[in-house]
Amino acid sequence: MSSGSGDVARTHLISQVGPDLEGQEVGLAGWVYRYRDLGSVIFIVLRDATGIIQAVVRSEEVDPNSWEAAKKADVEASVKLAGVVRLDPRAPGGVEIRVTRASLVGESPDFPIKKDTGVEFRLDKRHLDIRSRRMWAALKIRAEFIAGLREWFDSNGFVSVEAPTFVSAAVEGGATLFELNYFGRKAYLTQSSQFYLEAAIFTFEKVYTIQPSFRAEKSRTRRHLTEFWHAEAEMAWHDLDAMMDVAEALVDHAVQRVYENRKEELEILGRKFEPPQRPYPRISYDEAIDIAQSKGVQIEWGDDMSTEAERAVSLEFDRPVFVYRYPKQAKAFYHAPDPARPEVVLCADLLAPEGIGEIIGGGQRIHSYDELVARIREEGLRVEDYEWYLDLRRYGSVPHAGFGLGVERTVRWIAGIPHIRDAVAFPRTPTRLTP
Ligand code: NSS
Repeated sequence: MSSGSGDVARTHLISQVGPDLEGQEVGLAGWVYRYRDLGSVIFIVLRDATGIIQAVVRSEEVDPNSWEAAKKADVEASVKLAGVVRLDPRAPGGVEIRVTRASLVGESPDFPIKKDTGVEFRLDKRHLDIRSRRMWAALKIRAEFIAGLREWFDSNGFVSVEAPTFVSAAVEGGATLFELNYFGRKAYLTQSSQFYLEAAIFTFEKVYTIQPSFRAEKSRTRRHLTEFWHAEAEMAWHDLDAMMDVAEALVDHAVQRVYENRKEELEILGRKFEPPQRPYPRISYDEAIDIAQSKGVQIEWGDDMSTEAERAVSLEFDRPVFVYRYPKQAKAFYHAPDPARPEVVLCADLLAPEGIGEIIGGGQRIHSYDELVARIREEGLRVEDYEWYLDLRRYGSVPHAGFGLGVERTVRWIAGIPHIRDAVAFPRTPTRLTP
């Protein structure tokens, strides 16, 4: 299918082509981002992994094969272009390419996504839409953020441990469990790797994983996916305050890394983002309820924080805020009760600013065998489903704490992405299973 001047060699990436190369010939390879055919001159905006550049093809300046290739190129066709670098203050990047040779590698007749294509159709064609500048920027910010998380864990004494996806019991309650048939037995998709990380602290003390978790959330919201990437940490000998210190240092590091290395991508998304100052404030659930009620949110002491309540609280702060010590009934069975106030548990959620709400949930775990069995029973769960988890309290139990951070929710905040589905390449929601 290739046509045109077959001998165009790639000499540069687009990001390497700047004013310093004025007058030099460069060879580029990529995809046609924009295409305008004015008859005897064709304007191509070429895209590669590193950026975009304008290229001008004039019929009198190229051989007939190159001209034919340029004529046949269309939006999202793959092409190779050789040309001379010219200064052009109006072009993106301040330079353009006067094409001397062109070849068409893969044609692209009638690329289905146009400028005015609607959201749902773009999602149907997400395998093509990730080529857009918007998704390119969002996904590079996501990759940088994940690299920042990993970098912090790896340089702070945490060992990475991976947990299974098929599991036999709930971590976060039955309402959001995906059930499946596992060779005739009931199994579930994991909601959280927490229990496996708890097992691993007894050999490594500080552990983390970044892997998918699954929630059968029927609610269609801007902050729920059915499959999300979960960065989870678990630490032996840590209490609630120490856990918040870890979570704060982790988020700060990864956010700083995105800010330093992804300025262009944030700009493409129109996001003016400054990493929040530390320390992040820490308020009690009681204080959070007072704030939410004072903003007119319908909520009673004892309720879990609703989306509206989290929004009201997070809008009160210019940086992430920890909300700690929720009522026992609002949280999963494994949370340790506050010895001074047994109706609340030693947990903390981190709410991101700008109304984003919860991005981290975690806390101190019950480490006494008897207390844990009592809580499992109290919740109406079957003790036998948690036998192996209870072993961790039988053999050398220690106080410990941990948390889980939702990668997409956090990227949504950093990058200013309106809907969580655009913080992941191939989102899974109740209505979306392809691509
Ligand atoms: O349910 S969490 O609040 N907590 C846990 O799963 C603990 N077992 C984690 C732990 O301590 N190791 O979920 C943690 C975070 C939450 O703050 C969100 O940021 C994210 O996981 N999360 C989600 N993101 C996207 N979509 C959905 N449905 C979702 N559910 C939780």
